[in-house]
Amino acid sequence: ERSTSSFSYSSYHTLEEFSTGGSQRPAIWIDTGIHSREWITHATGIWTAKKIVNAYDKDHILTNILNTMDIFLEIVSNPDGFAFTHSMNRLWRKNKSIRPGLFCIGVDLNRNWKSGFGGNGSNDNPCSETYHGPAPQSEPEVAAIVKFITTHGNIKALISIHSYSQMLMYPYGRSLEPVSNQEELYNLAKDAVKALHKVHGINYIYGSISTTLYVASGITVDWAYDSGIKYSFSFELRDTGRYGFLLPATQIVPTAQETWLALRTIMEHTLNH
Ligand code: ING
Ligand code: ZN
Repeated sequence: ERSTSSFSYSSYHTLEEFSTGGSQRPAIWIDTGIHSREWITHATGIWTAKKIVNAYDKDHILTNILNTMDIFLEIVSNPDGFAFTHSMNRLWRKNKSIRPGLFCIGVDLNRNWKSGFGGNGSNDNPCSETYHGPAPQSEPEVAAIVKFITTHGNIKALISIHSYSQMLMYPYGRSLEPVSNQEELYNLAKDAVKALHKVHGINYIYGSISTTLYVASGITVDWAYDSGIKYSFSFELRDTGRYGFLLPATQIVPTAQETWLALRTIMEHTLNH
């Protein structure tokens, strides 16, 4: 824990909180590592934590954000899967839950949410990489986030970070139906991607999940949106497939630097609306 007169950073097991005071202030939620093999997302999360601590009182935009809002950052959102990618299988995606009578292990934590649970783009076969699990929020990793966000009650933006494909997307994933503020989210994604591009010239595409990538049900950002969090976004970080999940370490810092500008754009818009 690090505290100065006006800035505090607290770490509760795997949840980081950045705050300059108040209670239940409007807040931003960011998660990385929901899928354990997407290592660039954890690395970006760590870099971002350090950036927030160091840039407060120096970067005017971040300072304004933190003078009104809190930021919560969960970096290792799938800890058992993450450990497994280090010890046994670098490309493990799901969590590591075991259920009696089931031969296959793990639930896809980006299919286990209540919104559209069990719909298109999720799988009821426990051996599938997109297995949605036995019930909505059956997985402790998902249930913990749902409980935290619901109990907090004042989360204004949720950003769920994945890799890879270089995309910035918003709901819905479960259907082609446009969200009520789709135009606002489209324009915000466009601005965020433009800010990201300026850093190292990397191109991202943007749009709703279902129209940009594919239909996917029971996903984090659909649940967030349906729970009243009107600024819900999901990133797919670098690259577009040359290295994929095995992104070289030389790309960690550049990826984090450019992602920061996009994150800050979304947080600033949330502050001003
Ligand atoms: N792809 C995502 C997946 O869970 C995605 C695509 C991202 C869907 C965000 C919905 C929301 O299938 C990866 N790489 O995990
Ligand atoms: Zn993912």
